[in-house]
Amino acid sequence: MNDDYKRILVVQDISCVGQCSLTVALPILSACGMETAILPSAVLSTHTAKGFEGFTFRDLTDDIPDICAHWQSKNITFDALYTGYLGSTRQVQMVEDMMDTLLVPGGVKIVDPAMADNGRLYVGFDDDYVAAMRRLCARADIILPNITEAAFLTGLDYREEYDEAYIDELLQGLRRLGARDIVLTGVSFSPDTLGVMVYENGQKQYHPHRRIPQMFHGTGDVYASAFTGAYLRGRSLFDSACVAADYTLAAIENTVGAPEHWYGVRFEPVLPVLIERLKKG
Ligand code: PXL
Repeated sequence: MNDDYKRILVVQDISCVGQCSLTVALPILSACGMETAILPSAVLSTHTAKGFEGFTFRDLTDDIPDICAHWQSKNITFDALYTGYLGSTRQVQMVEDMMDTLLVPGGVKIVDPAMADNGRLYVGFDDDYVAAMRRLCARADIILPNITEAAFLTGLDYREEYDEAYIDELLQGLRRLGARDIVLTGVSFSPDTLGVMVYENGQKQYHPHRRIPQMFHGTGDVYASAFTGAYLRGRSLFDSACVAADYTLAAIENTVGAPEHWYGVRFEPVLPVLIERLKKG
């Protein structure tokens, strides 16, 4: 018997093409050895980023209460809940209910407030969604915002250039929201490095790595999924943040030089990097 075997519920959209959200979370969490249940928040033909204009979008908010009620009638519970891109503001409130009804006692609540990047909200999101996401983050054990999302959540200005004092302000603002632990992604203090800042029990720790000077879609989802897999395998918060950063970098390195692959990262061929890393103590 493998005691690491956990059942996790992932709530995110299905972007049929585009290597983000559930098409990323499911394979990565499976590779990490988790039983992975899904609750699709919406079905889109592609993700919503520039280049995929005209995408279809079916909001599944109205299906969610019946799905959850069925699970409850069968006493189905989960060791962890991991949420990403959600389909509507109403749905964010439904996820709050799931935290109360579908988790085992002590179940882990991981929220990636996937809603913005590069200083802007993704197409389709507004201030109401941000306000709902603030409430969800308040209930989470761990949140994984990027700097843009942290700025929206805290109400602080988004800055492209900053120092450690700005990062501290973001972390303090996020702590005031109520989230227990914070993994802030995309933090850079020098032109050649990028990294993650991990805040736990009043302490912060930084993991820098090489910066590849190109922007890739879906890396937040690759990162949050690998982080969640490592964390549920029993790694510490900081170690999980490092494992996920190194795996995401490997996926990016595997995509550089493939301009036809502009919409996502080729994370699948490097899954063995993650699997091997998790085998090591
Ligand atoms: O990777 C985040 C994400 C998830 N889902 C959809 C998106 C995006 C980012 O643009 O559009 C539908």
